[in-house]
Amino acid sequence: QPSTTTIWRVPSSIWIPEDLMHHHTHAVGPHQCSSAVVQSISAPVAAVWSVVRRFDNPQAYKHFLKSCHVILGDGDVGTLREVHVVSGLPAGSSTERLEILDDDRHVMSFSVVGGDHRLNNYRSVTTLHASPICDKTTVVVESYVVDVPPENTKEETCVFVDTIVRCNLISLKQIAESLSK
Ligand code: A9S
Repeated sequence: QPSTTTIWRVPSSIWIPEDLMHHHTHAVGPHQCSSAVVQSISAPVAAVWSVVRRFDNPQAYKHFLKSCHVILGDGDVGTLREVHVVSGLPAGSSTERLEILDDDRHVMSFSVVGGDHRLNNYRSVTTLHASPICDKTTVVVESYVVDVPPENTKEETCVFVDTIVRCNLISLKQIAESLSK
């Protein structure tokens, strides 16, 4: 529905190389919401990337996940994983497809294709950037788009997802910083 689609961009105050900007520019439908979380990490890009690129092991830094099984593929685009969620969240499991894994540009993206939760059509893109200001510092940008569940508002949905993504990136920071010590 092109007439109701809005395009969302990361605020331009965030430094992102021009050629990676399109990864954070999402078409957002009328019943979807979109946002982004930025996290600075005191570790080189290679150390952060070694954690982010492991599509088979998201629970290394996503503490809301208790297990992950690859159900199809060998780590290339199209690989499917099934994750199981810790108790206390309005979810049991999620089936996710690897959409982008670019080892040169440090871009990773996955989409949610099934499962037992309320985040239908979730898709996120994570990019890593060497900080232009600080040596050995990585800036992580993670943006997403998702359907707003019928019983929720856009704001509620974004608050929920932002909270999860922020927790994940804080834990990514702790792991990458301890790896690079
Ligand atoms: O895994 C991510 O990178 C991001 C999110 C928002 C994951 C969300 C989630 O896995 C739960 C944590 C289980 C919460 C899904 C798909 C649905 C939820 O309700």
